[in-house]
Amino acid sequence: MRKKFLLVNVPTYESAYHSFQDFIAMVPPIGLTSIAAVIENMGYEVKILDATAENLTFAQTLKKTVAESPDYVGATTMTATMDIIGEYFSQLRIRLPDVITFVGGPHASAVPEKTLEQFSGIDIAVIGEGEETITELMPVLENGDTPDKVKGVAFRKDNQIILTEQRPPIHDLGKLPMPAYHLLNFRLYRSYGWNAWVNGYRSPLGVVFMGRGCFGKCNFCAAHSVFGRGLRFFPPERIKTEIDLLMANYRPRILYFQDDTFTANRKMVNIVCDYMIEKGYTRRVEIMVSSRVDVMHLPSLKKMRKAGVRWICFGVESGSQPILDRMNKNTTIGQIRAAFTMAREAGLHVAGNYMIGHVDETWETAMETINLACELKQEYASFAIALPFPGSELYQYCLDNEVPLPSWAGFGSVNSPPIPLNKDLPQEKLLELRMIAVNRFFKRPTYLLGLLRKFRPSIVVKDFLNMYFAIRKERRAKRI
Ligand code: B12
Ligand code: SF4
Repeated sequence: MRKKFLLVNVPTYESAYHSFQDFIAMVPPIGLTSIAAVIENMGYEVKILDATAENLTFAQTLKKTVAESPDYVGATTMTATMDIIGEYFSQLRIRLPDVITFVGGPHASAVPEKTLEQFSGIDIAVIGEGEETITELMPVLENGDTPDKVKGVAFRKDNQIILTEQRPPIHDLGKLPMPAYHLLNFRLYRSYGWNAWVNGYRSPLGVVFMGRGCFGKCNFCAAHSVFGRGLRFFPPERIKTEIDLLMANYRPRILYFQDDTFTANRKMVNIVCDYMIEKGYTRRVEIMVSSRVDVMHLPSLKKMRKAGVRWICFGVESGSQPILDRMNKNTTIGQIRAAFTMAREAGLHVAGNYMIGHVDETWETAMETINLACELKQEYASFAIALPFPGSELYQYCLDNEVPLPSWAGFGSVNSPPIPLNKDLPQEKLLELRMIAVNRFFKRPTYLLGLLRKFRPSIVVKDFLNMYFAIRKERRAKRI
């Protein structure tokens, strides 16, 4: 009989987002589908339990897991979700004592030894990209051996935690199988609420990557713990096949190119956009991409608009040059302004991501950020309070400077209390600044009128009303 491998996305939306859950995107777990495809090819019976998307409770997730009687269970981890995942594996161990358990993802990759130290229900942490590692790991485990020679894992042996040699990033992404989309229930995924302002659709939502990694070195970013430094691309033919597969089988109305810096490589942008146009997909999908402001090129942006890109998200972060420099963002206020101007000229809707409370931030520099956000023309903005995620340089800074850190569950960014990174801005001030940012940005009459003119007014109004009630609920619960 084939052995069973269950991959789980443990339910975290309730604890992370509370009343704001409905506004957040529910994105297919691409990491798990990629791992699933590899394990399926090895002959295992594989299932994905996306308990977040299925809106299961913690207890229901455990029950469903046990009902599958799996031989192996793996979960993907972010810092904010680690405590819940650790508890899930402890509970699972009581119910299924012989199951072999794995974690992967950004948190486990950043602090693998700590993860095993803290959570006794977890047997193995896979560090970085997991496809090659799991391919080598499974035969070793089937033989009853310990994976001392498998690069990129942490595991227990004789009551000790062993960390094996580092595994380099996957050189040839073309050899990876297509993500196992067939294991997901695509009906459960949806875009962010504001994506629907354009044409009313939030689903079906498809996700594609042109590549992995980023050339940036922002010191608050934790993505490098999985992908290493630098940017690698999938071969164009493979990207085209993946797009065809998604379009034919799942007929998405919204497509996220989930790359951190979509516009980093103009040649790739051209290839992908030309393909979308050639195949006529442009008529059906509305595309969202993210990028950095220092890799903007007007002709490429115009091509993207032609190819169906409607939204571009920029990591603006700060309106203060010294703070941008302190973040090692390596961008300038001038580049930010130019990027917004170009995106608008190309006819794209812009969403800006801003960050308050980085090291050395003062009330004044945060106000510069809020002023810049209100000044730049954009359809949406999000204001996060800086968080020192393990895997980022900011985390190391906090350790070195003895900045008090909460348990992992305190690293969600929406409703958990802020983590002050300097003495000038304690929790109350950070919350006050975020409230000022949200109020000043979203309550501008010109902004609201602009949205009503540009988008579907009924959807915009409904969204703002729902947000108003969600904020009231969160205030009553004293979470914001
Ligand atoms: C899409 C995305 C989301 C989606 C959903 C993620 C999902 N369903 O997969 C949404 C929008 C919901 C989201 C939310 C958040 N996100 Co997010 N997100 C991403 C993003 C952009 C892409 C993730 C992805 O698909 N990567 C591609 C796949 C291939 O990589 P992967 O998932 O890491 O998987 C690989 C390996 O990690 C490993 N692996 C992963 N899982 C497993 C499991 C097993 C068993 C094995 C063997 C291997 C393995 O193998 C995979 C293949 O190589 C990343 C940035 C990035 N570049 O990755 C940030 C990122 C993961 N998010 C991040 C953060 C901080 C958050 C939030 C806390 C932010 C917030 N505003 O609240 C929330 C937390 C949500 C919650 N509480 O549940 C951080 C995580 C840092 C950290 N240490 O936690 C990242 C790295 C961004 C960053 N630049 O720092 N996110
Ligand atoms: S540009 Fe984005 S993905 Fe790249 S290092 Fe900076 S924050 Fe991370």
